Amino acid sequence: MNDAVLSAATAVLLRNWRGRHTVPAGGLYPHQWSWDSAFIAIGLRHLSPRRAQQELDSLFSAQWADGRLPQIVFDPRRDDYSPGAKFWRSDRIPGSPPVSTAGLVQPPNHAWATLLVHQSDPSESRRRRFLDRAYPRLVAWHEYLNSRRGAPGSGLAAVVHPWESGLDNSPYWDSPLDNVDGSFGEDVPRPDLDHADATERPSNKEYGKYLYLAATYRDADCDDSAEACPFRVEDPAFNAIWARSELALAAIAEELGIAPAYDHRERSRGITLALESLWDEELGTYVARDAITGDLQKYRTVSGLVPLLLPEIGHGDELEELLRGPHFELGKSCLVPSHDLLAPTFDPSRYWRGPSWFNTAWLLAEALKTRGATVEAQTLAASMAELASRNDFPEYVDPHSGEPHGTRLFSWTAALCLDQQVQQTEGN
Ligand code: 2M8
Repeated sequence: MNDAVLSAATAVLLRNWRGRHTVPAGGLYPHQWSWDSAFIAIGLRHLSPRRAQQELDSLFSAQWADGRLPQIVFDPRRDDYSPGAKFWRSDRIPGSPPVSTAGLVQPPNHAWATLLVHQSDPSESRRRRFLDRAYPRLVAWHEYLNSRRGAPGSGLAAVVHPWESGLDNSPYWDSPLDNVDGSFGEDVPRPDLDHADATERPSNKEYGKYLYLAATYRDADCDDSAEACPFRVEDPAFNAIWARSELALAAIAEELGIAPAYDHRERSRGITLALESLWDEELGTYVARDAITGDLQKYRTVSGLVPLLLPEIGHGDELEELLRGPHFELGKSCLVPSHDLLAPTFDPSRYWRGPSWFNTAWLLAEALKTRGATVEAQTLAASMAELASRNDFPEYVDPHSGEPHGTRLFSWTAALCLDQQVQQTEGN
């Protein structure tokens, strides 16, 4: 293990710890984010399994009555993020938890993280009844996705806002956003630009739509009806992560020795099969589908590669080929670009439209390992450590030069580098 990387990553996680949870980054993201916390727990488990449990418990305690795990749990001491607690006013919405949260969700990586945290110290986990507490919460969360986000007959869950995908300004959302008839107006608050360069963040036009969609959803009490959701898109990564987490839920139910609430492996298989409806033969990748118009969003993005995580995915070999080829250049580019290097829409520094991110590199390293491509997975893990420690754990990097972008001392960058380093030492 590289001790210098390990201690630098640990320092980032200690610095961003806020007593019961970790913030993604002190300035730009001062609250608790849903899928960040799951990624962070995956790293924290090597430093303190107890703290990793707390990270997830803190998010679970903000669960809504309908089962949703919120995108953001607000820290009441901070009012410098937009849209914040005053925008959402979640306490006025029936079924919201006692703490202030956003009404949207993020990708469901939590069951997978919960299992990994448990496995890092099973006796401490059993002693604190971590899985006993987590399992019903996770089942309710997945049931929310199944019942409230699934379009009849599709077998997939839809996101109702680009923020829910975690890949905020991916080109997948361009056309569905164009079809949204409304905007927040000219006066769009952008406190994010105090912490990152405007050329590295979503545009003002996108933010206008983001806030309009969030306000429309909020004003309908975060109901998932058609009127409240003029944006509804099925994303490959979101659904692949859900299917992967269903496999983790199956393992958790087995560990607890209880009859599962429903057949988790069957659900995972169903989502995996449904993902085939997102396969685009011409591009050789999975793509997103606008669930309102039915149109496939014909772009190669890192999201379309994430189904590689699923053991029974139909086009795994083609995805590996795409990952290694000129569009993503695995092993030659830095990590895995968020968007096709050859597309006219590719931008090496703008957020999710080109830069490489450490969480998607981690997902693909895990996928490659499962598929037996161990050397490529190790190379990816080694570049994560190198690019992160060279540049103060950046949020994302230029896929050609490795130049850092976004904020620094970013928690999931640190947590996931740390995880890969420890796994390599343990021979996993
Ligand atoms: C980014 O998204 C937030 C909104 O959720 C933002 O731009 O303010 C995304 O990269 C998302 O994936 C991430 O969870 C969040 C916090 O790191 O930041």
